[in-house]
Amino acid sequence: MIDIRHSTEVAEALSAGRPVVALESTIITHGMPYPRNLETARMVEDDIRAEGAVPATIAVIEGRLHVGLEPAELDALAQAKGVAKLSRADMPVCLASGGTGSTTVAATMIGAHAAGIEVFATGGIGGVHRGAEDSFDISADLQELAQTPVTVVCAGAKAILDLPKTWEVLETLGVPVIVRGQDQLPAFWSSRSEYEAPLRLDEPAQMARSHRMRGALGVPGGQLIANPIPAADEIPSAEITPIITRAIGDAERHRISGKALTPYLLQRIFELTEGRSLEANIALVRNNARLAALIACELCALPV
Ligand code: PSU
Ligand code: MN
Repeated sequence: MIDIRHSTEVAEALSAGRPVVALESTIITHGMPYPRNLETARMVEDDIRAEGAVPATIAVIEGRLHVGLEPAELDALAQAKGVAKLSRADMPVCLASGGTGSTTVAATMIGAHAAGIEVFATGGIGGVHRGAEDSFDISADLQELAQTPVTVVCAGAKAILDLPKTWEVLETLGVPVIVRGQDQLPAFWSSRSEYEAPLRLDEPAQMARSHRMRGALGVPGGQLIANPIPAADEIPSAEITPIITRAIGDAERHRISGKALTPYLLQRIFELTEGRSLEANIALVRNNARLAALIACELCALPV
C-alpha cells in the first residue's frame, strides 16, 4: 500500500466521510507566476471550504504522496524551483526515488483515486496540441479520464490546444464531456466556443448522480465537467485567438516542445495580454472549485 501523507483537515474529513475536493499542483508550479500562484491556491482552497467541502491539494514531496498540503508546504511548493511536472508515467518513479514534483491533471486523478476522493477541480485539462499530426503531442490527461473514476471540473480544454481534435479523442475514449448550463462548449478563457456541447447538465446533483451511475454500471473512467468561465471574467475568443496564434508561433521559433510547451504558452499569453489571461485563469479556477465542492457535497448525500 502506498503511504499517503494527508493534511490534518483532509484526514479528518475522509475518516468522517465528509466531502473532499482534490486540487492539482502543476497549475501552482508551472501554470502561474509567484506570488499570484500562492494567493490563488489559497483562495481556491477557501472557495471550497466556503461551500462546505475540504480541499486536498495533491503533490509529491520528497518521495511521499501528499493529499492536502499544510500551509507551510503550499508556501514552499509555490516558491520551489526546478520542480518536476508529473503525469501518469513519471509519478511512480518520482515517489520511488524520493523526488519532489507537482501533479498534472492525470497525476492528480491518480492521487485522488488512491486517497478515495471522487471530485477534482482544475483550470483547463491538457489535450491534443495543434500540429499533433506531426508532433503526436497529446496530453496523457485524456487517457487518464478514460481510466480513472474521478469527476474533473474544468473550464474546457486549454484554448492553446486543437479543441475539435481534443473533443474527438475524448469521444473516442468514451469520456463524457458534460457542459454546465449551456449548449456550447466553453473554451477556457472564453465562455463560449463554436462547438456544440456533447452533453449538458445544469445541476450539481445530476452530475453527482451520473458519477455514481458510471460506477454502478461498471463503466471505467471519470467524467469531465466543462464549466464556462463567468461572462464578466472572460476574454472573448475574437481577442484571445490572435494572441494564441502568436504565442504558438513564438514557441515554434524557439523550438519549445514536450512538457515545456504548455507552461511556455501560458507564460507567453500572460505577457501578450499584459496579465489579463492570468486574471481570467484565476477566476475560472475559483469558479470550478465552487462547482466541484457542490458536486462533492451532493455525492456525500447519495448512497455509495
Ligand atoms: N490548468 C490551468 N493551468 C495549468 C494546467 C491546467 O489553468 O497549468 C496544467 C494541468 O496540470 C494539465 C497540464 O494537466 O497543464 C497539461 O500539460 P500537458 O499539455 O503537458 O499535458
Ligand atoms: Mn504533451
